[in-house]
Amino acid sequence: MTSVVVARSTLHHLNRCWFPALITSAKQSIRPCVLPQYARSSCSVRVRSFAAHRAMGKPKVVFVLGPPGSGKGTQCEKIVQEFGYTHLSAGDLLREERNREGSEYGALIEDNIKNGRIVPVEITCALLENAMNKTIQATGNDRFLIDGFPRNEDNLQGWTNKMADKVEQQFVLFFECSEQQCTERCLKRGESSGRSDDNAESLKKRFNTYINDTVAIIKHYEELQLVKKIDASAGPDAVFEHVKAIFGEQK
Ligand code: UP5
Ligand code: MG
Repeated sequence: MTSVVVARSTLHHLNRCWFPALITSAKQSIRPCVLPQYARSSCSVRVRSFAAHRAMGKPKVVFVLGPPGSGKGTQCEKIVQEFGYTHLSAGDLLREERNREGSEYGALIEDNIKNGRIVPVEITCALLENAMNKTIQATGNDRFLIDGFPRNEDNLQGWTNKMADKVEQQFVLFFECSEQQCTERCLKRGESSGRSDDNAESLKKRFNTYINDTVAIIKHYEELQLVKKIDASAGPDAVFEHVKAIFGEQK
């Protein structure tokens, strides 16, 4: 198996150049902002100008963490519907960048995803920041669920250096679920998902990375008393009842 390596200095240089290719990708990758249920009846789409947005303070961010297949994406979709956040999945952004014709990071991203390793933060962070900026400019929505990030020390450092001062960190939602249950979910999804990492071999590696790298990040946020832990072993609707209670407190 070939391993793709990109020198840190190269990435740093590219990042300073603002990843022009990634900007295009991020523009394409933003999920349409669904009008939340609470706003639908009145049809009052609160689109703010960028200047008005700035006057209201920093964008709000909730990190959504948990093992592969714990239901991060599933629950984020429900939160979008009910509470009007914009969902940015770091994994989805990376897969879209990988698939983008002409992407110079495609092979690097795929090599990492297939082997359950973490893509260098310069790439992921640029995708996330571009997607956030684009969303704010297009919709005025400044509340974000950042799903599946940060998942290792490199991610945490990169985010802290580049983004932490620009956002208001609300809390970290942590979905707890056993490896066996998560693996079963992902293998079932793998029957039709087409994801190159929904197979037994990749799942083992993804779990190793989760245990070796991501658990420490969750602990870090626990020490800061930012973690809201949810038992994700029940069905999606039952899990969402707990999620709802947490977001309800934020209103
Ligand atoms: N399902 C969901 N909830 C259920 C429930 N309560 N009961 C029963 N079934 C449930 O759900 C997974 C499956 O389970 C689905 O079929 C769903 O219907 C069912 P999903 O909501 O997709 O779970 P999620 O936690 O989002 O699982 P996912 O596979 O997306 O998690 P990962 O964290 O592994 O994947 P991600 O896309 O975030 O990352 C993939 C790879 O990208 C990483 O391994 C890494 O290589 C790379 N990556 C980075 O390098 N950096 C990043 O910052 C992010 C990703
Ligand atoms: Mg996901």
